[in-house]
Amino acid sequence: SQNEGIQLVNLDESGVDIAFREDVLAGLSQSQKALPARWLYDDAGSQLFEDITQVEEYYPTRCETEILSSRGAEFAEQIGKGRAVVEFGSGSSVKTPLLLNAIEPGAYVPLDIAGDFLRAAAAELSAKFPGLPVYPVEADFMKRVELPDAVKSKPKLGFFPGSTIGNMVPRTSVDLLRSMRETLGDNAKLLIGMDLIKDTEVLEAAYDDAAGVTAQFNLNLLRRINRELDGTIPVEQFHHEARWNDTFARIEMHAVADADMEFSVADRPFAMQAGETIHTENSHKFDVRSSNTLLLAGHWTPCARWTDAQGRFSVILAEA
Ligand code: AVJ
Repeated sequence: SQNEGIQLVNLDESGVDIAFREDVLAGLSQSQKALPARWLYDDAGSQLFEDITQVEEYYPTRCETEILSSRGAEFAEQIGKGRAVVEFGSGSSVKTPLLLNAIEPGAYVPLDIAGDFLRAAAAELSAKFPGLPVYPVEADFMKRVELPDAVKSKPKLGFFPGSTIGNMVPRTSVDLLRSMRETLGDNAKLLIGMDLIKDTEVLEAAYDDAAGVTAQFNLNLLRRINRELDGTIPVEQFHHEARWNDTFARIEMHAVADADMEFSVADRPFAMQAGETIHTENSHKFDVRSSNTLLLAGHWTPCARWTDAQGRFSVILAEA
């Protein structure tokens, strides 16, 4: 199974990320080879994801941004003023200012595991909102997080855009939602992006764009393994595939072997047959009922819901 938890970086004597090596060796040893999606996001992978958000076929970023920029008045009415906005994950996106502009927040608390990104994003945000107290917190938000004393008495609004929740299998996303509920306390609200189930062709194109940016994003993980774990994976003998799994309502990214092959990673031998795959990412999609059920299982009650004009993406407000 995939290990989806976020962990602090822990390097061995030769500078190898221990968790990365363990995850890769374990994942490549399974009969269905699978790697946790979080390893897609090294520097090259993060840049490639930024590039994906610009390709025509990849609609989620555009649709969510449309919702956040057009529904400000409704957010203000439903959320109210003075909340401490707690953003789960990188606050470096363009989405945060759209929300903060709409609701007159009492504070902004970006939570992230990566301290450098976090401080840079916090500084950038502070410059845009001079009067707003900003308290960055470096933490693993998969667990309950102790918020700064200065925001303890304020009601909270959790913000989790991007349909990042869709990367997790339900048992993990339910755990995360419950941790968020614990972190944010009573009277809290949560504004969360969830991508919607739609035509398979539209979904598969969004994850297999004609320019091949998503393919590069996927295969970069194999290159990263070769780079960081002394691997000999013949990356040119793989192709990218985006598959809709209807049973689990998710797009799966796979790296498909085009030939029988043998390779090694960190001195361990592996073999694959032509057609065999390495499963590298899940992106779960939702409808009204499945998103409500997930939120309820995570101890949140849905109270409002918005979609873009094409009905492709949803932003949901829930209350504790
Ligand atoms: C960053 C997880 C929201 O699942 O749509 C984009 C990642 N993978 N194209 C998504 C991704 C391939 C993206 N998330």
